[in-house]
Amino acid sequence: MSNEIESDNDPGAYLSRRNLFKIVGIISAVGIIATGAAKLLTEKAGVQIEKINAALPKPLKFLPAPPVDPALVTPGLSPLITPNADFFRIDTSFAVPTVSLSDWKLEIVGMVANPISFTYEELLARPVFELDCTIACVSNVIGGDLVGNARWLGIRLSDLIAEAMPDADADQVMGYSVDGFTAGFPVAALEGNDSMIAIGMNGEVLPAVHGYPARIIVPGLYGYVSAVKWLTRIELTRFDQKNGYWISRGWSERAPIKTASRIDTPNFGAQLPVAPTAIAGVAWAPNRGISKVEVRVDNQPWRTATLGPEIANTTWRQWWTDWSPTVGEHSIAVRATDGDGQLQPEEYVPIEPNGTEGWHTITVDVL
Ligand SMILES: Nc1nc2c(c(=O)[nH]1)N[C@H]1C(S)=C(S)[C@@H](COP(=O)(O)O)O[C@H]1N2
Ligand SMILES: [Mo]
Repeated sequence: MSNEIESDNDPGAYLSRRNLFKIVGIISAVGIIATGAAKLLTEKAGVQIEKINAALPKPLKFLPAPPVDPALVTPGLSPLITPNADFFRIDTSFAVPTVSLSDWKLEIVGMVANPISFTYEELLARPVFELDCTIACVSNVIGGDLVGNARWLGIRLSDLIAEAMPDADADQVMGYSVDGFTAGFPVAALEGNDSMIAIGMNGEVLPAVHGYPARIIVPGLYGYVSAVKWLTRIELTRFDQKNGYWISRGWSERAPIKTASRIDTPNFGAQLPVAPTAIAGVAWAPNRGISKVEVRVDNQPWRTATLGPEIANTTWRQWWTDWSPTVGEHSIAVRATDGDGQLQPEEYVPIEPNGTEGWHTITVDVL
């Protein structure tokens, strides 16, 4: 996406709770002297303090604790769950919007019989549930890292929309951000999955850079047609009347996430010793799951990789295989088969207008 900003995660933009407690401590200590600097710090920390005060609600049923992460014994393999500090970011706006809870609300409006509106408190009073879900950016190149897996906490989107009583001829759910960004997806995309308004991410209040106080997560759809951060309005509308931010800029109206697989290790162009090593990575096809991953070295036959745990069909799956390389240059390719038995297509398709296709292939040098 040409004019969007793809930023590396800036951990400084989001204070951990531990740091926050430190800062709060410092503020109260310095507060006695009430210096200008302390005031500035207080203002900056204000939004963060609100977060601490808003304890996350508990789901009726917690998901089981994630299994032991295979990445612990395979250096270079992506962790099963991406830590918030490492999670990719895609934003159209330069500055991260800071939302104050005192004037934030979430409205559900448009083609509905019963428009509704929630304060943050009211939203958090609703039943919440956990969802393990991989989200991906349509702009991700083959082998790229604009994809991550998180345990989200949120309110069931279909329940809230049902309360607003949508008209039968509304076919699109449009999310609006406080920063003007919009994204729309089919009403039908809510059926049979755990779409949510997420307020928590990996056990923390939704980080500012990932959309605090609330964002949409629709399993199986690229972010640009669904995952509105800093959400403030949901409108029931029609595809023939309105389009989200990226649609008029040439991107597809409908954009399910395509089956993809990535080699995490070895790195492209790595120089390796003649010694047994692991070839490992992740594969994803949210909502369909991954049933098989195969690896090919040079022109040898495809071999089936070992698959890591499947915590949900909405998340990526780690895979690995052992390799005893010989001296020379080698090419390594990977391909995945989704839960419906569909093999990831080999033929290269560019990113525009609805996501790239093709097998991730790397070369390495064994010395
Ligand atoms: N408000 C807002 N929400 C947004 C975007 C944006 O630019 N602004 N980018 C979208 C895109 S293109 C993607 S891929 C995801 C990325 O979510 P993340 O930044 O939490 O990884 O957010 C989506 N939600
Ligand atoms: Mo994206």
